[in-house]
Amino acid sequence: MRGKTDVLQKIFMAAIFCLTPLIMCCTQNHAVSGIAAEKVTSASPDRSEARGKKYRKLRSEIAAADFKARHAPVIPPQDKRIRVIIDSDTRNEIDDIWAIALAILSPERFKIEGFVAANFDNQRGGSDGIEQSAREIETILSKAGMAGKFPVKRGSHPMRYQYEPSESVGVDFIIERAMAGTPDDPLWIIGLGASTDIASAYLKEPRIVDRVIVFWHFRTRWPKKCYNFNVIGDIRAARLVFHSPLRFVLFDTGTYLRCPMSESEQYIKPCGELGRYLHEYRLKEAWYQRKNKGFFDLGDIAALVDPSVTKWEVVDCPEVNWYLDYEFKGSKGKILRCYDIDRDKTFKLFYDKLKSHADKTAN
Ligand SMILES: [Ca+2]
Repeated sequence: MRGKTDVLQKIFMAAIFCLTPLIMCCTQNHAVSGIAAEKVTSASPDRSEARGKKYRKLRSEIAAADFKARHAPVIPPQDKRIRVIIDSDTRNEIDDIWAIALAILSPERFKIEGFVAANFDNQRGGSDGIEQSAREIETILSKAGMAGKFPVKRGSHPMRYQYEPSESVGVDFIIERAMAGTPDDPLWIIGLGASTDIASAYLKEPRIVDRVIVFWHFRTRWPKKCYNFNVIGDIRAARLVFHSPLRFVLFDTGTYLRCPMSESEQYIKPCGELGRYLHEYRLKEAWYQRKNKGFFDLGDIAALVDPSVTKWEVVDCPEVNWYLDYEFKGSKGKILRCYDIDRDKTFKLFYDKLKSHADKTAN
């Protein structure tokens, strides 16, 4: 039975892999008239060839990178401030919203350069998911009395080809803020959704490689399957994060970050306009109120605010095949993996920050 399930899963993944470029290509061609599409394809063979050459060159360069020089990132001491961009599929679900709230209430740790709204594709989103997420980030900032305080940029739709960036103002923003830093003062990109934007930023400007640290929430089935909603959202982007020389922290836990309704009623709801919004957001969906609902992405922020709430390990970076199997070949250097997080300490940190913010804004 298990073998049959695996075979069906592999067929399904292969179908997604093969059909995605075709579907996206057809969708784009339908956006213009048949005549215009004919002109595009017949009038630009030189440009198409140049694009192909650039694509293959980039693929070769990434494959030939010195992965022995890819060391696991070190989480800076708690009292050191770090520059961050938060890339989040915020409207996807409630955990991003609580995570962003914790981040903006932690200025002693984060110099937030801005936010990038990430794509997501399910019953709540799709082609307008990026726009929905951007608006949600603006709403959270407004509820916290921080409207307009940070740039909010729109990220990219999922990638079409493995080594070609999906362009957006959000990707350009990541590149711009990364290049403004140095290897000693890197930009931390905290990814709470599909990894399209960081993969695209790297493909568009590979020089960011020593100026960024990727801190990505994947919550996979380690060490067997690189399977998670954020991976499925853009498999090409996820594979690139593993297969490139980018310094990478895999946040691979958070399932048990649960919060009973009685607790958010007691500790979150009374905390001013922001607290009320965060609590009442749970009322939008029945499953947000379940006692086994995980607030996964909250963990990424808590782990950076207070690294002692989590457990870390340096591991060989595996390769990830198209069926999302992890393959440990010792070929992609080292990464840092966060594999456990303390539930009570995480929520205490969150409640304390909310109360402190509510007290300050009430006066
Ligand atoms: Ca998320």
